[in-house]
Amino acid sequence: TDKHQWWKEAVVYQIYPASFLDSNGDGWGDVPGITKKLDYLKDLGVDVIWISPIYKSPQADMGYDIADYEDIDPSYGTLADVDHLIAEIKKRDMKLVMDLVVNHTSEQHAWFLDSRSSKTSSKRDWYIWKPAKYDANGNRQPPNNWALILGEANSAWTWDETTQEYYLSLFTPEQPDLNWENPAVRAAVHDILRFWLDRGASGFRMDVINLISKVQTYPDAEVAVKGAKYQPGDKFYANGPRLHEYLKEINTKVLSKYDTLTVGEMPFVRNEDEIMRVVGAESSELNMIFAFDLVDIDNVPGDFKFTLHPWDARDLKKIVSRLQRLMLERDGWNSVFVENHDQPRSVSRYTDDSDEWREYGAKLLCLMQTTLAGTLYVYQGEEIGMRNVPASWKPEEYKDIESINFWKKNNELYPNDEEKLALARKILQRKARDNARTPVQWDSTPHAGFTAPTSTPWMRVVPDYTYINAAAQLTTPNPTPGTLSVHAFWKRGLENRKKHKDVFVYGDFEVIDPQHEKVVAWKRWSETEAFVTVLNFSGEEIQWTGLDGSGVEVKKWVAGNYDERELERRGTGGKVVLRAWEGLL
Ligand code: TEU
Repeated sequence: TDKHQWWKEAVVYQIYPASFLDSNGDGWGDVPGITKKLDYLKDLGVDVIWISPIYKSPQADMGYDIADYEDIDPSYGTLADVDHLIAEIKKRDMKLVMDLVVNHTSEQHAWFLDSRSSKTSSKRDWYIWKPAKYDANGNRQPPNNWALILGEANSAWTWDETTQEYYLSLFTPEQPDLNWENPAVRAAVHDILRFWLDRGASGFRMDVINLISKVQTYPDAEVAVKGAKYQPGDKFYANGPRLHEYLKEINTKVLSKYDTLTVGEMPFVRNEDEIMRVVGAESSELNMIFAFDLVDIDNVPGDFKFTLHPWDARDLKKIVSRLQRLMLERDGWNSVFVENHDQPRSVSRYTDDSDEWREYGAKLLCLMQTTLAGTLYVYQGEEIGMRNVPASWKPEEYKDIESINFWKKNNELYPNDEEKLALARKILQRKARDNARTPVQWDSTPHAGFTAPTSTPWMRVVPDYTYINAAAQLTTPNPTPGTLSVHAFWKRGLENRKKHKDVFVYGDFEVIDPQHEKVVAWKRWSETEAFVTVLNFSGEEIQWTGLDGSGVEVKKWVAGNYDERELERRGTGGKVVLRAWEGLL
């Protein structure tokens, strides 16, 4: 196969529609709001737009609980609005990728309403139903000990009074898992793909697609988290026995007939052979996956997500290098991202988001991502350096079901323990998905221009919008001589990446100075050009000698996140003095 593919070179921009732009003043983002910003996205350098779910949904998990795959939720608009959006996207020579959430549906989907209506329903077997177990005291227990992913204090099984059985609901009780063993379910999913491809979509981001095949004996998970009643069960549902068969079937029956971009969200998987079976050039499963290694860097390994784990530049280099080398050496394909709607803001997580350093951090992460191999994903607001919600916000302000469940669990476990609750609150502020879900900060007018001044946004706007917003960065692309706004820096970074795609998209990769605790550096090269990226992941000045003995000789520095007028005067050999959070290309 030709190594050059449009979906490899594409810059994908993820839209979280509820928080993107509200066009009708109800405080909730919508499809016409997206259409309004297409020129902004085109100008930034975006090729493909991925929209998180806009389908009909009771919004128990912000649309990742779908009640009708072939209709739009009225809060987002209509199918006609989507048709118009697609037409406008095409006009600008861009593409649309839909979010495909088919590991589970909403409990309000007609299939599930039918399935739960009686044990003899023709759709009973479309979901995963099991009888209760009973403990020694005769108390009813779920079929196994798997924990709910978005509320780990609870079971992944939900009891149904009417038919007196449990159904599997890995994420929340409102998201029953589909039974992929049933060929009728798979055929129904294939129809959904065709429906959207025929309407003009160019591919899918496939939600937790590696969870669709479960070990059919549904065994108990080993105890990994001490003292927890329910345990992570991923060993038995992530990359299960029939996953590759199901993915190949999707390919043969549907995808092979269209020209698509496919990216599978694949939590839990670390095994290289498993990854290559999905994304290897000859595998015919998916173009690429979202691997979680980089965004899990601050989780205690094997534990639940709401934990804090120290890391340094060595861990980051190890993770990045492993995936870069794996794809290059074994002919697979990567995705490059550090943000999405499930993760805290990258500038807060990996750098220093104080007023003094935020812009340096945002540009550092831009230099990092725009110089890595793979398809690049930018999340809304990342291009202007949006940061986490302020620590002063009370947990009661958080809207995400996962945050709500976590806070509730802690209050139940430690009702009057101020220390424990303070820690829980701190973890929430660092890790909550809410951090990525606040309204996009368009300008400095009330509600950041996200919605009408007289309406109430569904989620509170971070008050720093008065000075962190897109309009300010667009009108002042050069805030001080020799520097660019975060937005302008991203725009130029994307341009540069495309201009030198043989290096940045397709070229070779090698880490420089892997053992340094604060500096992240690598070289990228094609047959004709080579670049070095050097990133100081610390707030300290560093006398870096990592280029010595690396075989790299720098001719000139071409970009940096400090005053670029100084680049010419920077030393290019021996010792490189790196200021706090400084990045150089
Ligand atoms: O996320 C799946 C997933 O496993 C994680 O990203 C998970 O949400 C996170 O670790 C919890 O903090 C996908 C969607 O991206 C997410 O928004 C949905 O809630 C989930 O699937 C269920 O559809």
